[in-house]
Amino acid sequence: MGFPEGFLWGGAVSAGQYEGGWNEGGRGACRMDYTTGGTRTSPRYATYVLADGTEVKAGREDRLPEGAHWASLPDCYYPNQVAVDGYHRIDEDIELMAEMGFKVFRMSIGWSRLYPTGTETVPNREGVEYYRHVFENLRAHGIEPLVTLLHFDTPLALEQSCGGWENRALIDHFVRFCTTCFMEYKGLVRYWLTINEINNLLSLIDFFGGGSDEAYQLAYQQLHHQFVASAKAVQIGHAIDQDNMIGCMIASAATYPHTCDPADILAAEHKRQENAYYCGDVQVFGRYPVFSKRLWDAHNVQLAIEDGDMDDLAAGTVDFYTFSYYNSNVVTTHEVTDTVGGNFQVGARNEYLTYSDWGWAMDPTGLQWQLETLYDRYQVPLMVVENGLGAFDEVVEEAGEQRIHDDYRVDYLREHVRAMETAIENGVDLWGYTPWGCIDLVSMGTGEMRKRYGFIYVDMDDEGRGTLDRLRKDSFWWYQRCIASNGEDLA
Ligand code: P53
Repeated sequence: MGFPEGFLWGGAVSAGQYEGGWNEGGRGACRMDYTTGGTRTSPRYATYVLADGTEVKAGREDRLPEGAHWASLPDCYYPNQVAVDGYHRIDEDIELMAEMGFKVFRMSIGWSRLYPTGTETVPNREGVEYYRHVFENLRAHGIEPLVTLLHFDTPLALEQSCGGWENRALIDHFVRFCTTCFMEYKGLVRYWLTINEINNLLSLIDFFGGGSDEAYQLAYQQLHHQFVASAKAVQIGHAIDQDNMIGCMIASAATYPHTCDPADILAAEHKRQENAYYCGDVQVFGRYPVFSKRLWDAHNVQLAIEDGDMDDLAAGTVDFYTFSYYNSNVVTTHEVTDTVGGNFQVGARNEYLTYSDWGWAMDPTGLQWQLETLYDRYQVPLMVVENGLGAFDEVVEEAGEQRIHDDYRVDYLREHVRAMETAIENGVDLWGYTPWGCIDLVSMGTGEMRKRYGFIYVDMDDEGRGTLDRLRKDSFWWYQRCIASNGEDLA
């Protein structure tokens, strides 16, 4: 029993949060590059300059006004521009991952490294060759690449020229980029994910957009285009190489009812339909679920669907289902005074759980519940492609050595590994586990460096000071033992 032979142990990063090198190698900009750092309680801003020279700190999702241009403001810090310098240090990092025993490395290809403005007809060779080198080096170390094609980094020029994913033109631009990846890396990459946490488009609007009907209309339309783009990419990926395994990627916070009031049970189920099943059903089953009508009607959404879209969805279903799992949330129809906020969700506190320094409920049983319910629904192989504890780490000097005693992180991971093992014993077909930010990187939510997930520490702070040197945390040795024993030695 336990983890199957060949289980894919590894770790995950994304280009925009790991690479830096934002204006090197012919790369075009992404919105993230012009987004400031924040904290748990203060937001990140996207910054631009108006035609008359006025500097503006806008919301992360705001549109650029006519005549304005995106810009780094002198009094702001932009953590993603340098990130943890993975662009230059990838070989050193692959050595460390190989030392831990990684079987798989989840990374993303920066779209704007290959298509700087998104509209070019031929890719930027320097970008293409950069990733070829990365994949060859991973293979040389016996590490299988698991490649996300879009991880929150649509080229900024494309957002400006087309307006963003609400424009159908994005479908063709994305598919051209994906086709290049499938052709160029045929034989080097076998496992692909189309769009990272595709459901975030929907789940984040309550948080950022105030949940207006217009915000939902926009998000549902953008999602429809992303579904079609993803489904077309799946079809092309299969045609180019029948060995390609192409998956979806869905953010999966578990949602529980706060009480046994039937109204709470229903509210929690409806939330789960909206947050997880809406996207999962389209990508795995190739059709919109029955409850879509309820979701659309609630916000007067009129979806523009063109001829052929439904056929594309049906023909481009994914081979496996992957998800991120960090925490669970509680849903209730009752007034609650004891609330918690974390991972862009606000809700009642769960008295049975403890919370991270960023307010995320730590819930390994919720991972087992996810694995069992998702597998039961979809019956395709699963991978947990993000999981982990964002925490403050302290570097201490001991006998002339620098140490990071991150036992809190080991405790978190150990319980989640056990939850996966139980789910496997209960029949779930789980292929792999790639904890998030295996090397410290820039937090997506807050833009912080101090919110660290890694087995490998990176010497970098929130003002851009640090050597960028890599250090092995205690969790590094723990994970090495975990992998070597195929998940048995978790002490
Ligand atoms: P951080 C929220 C907002 C954006 C992305 O989050 C998110 C989430 C959490 O669900 O999801 C993923 O960095 C994402 C990663 C991200 C990770 O969660 O705010 O795929 O890019 O870094 C962790 O702590």
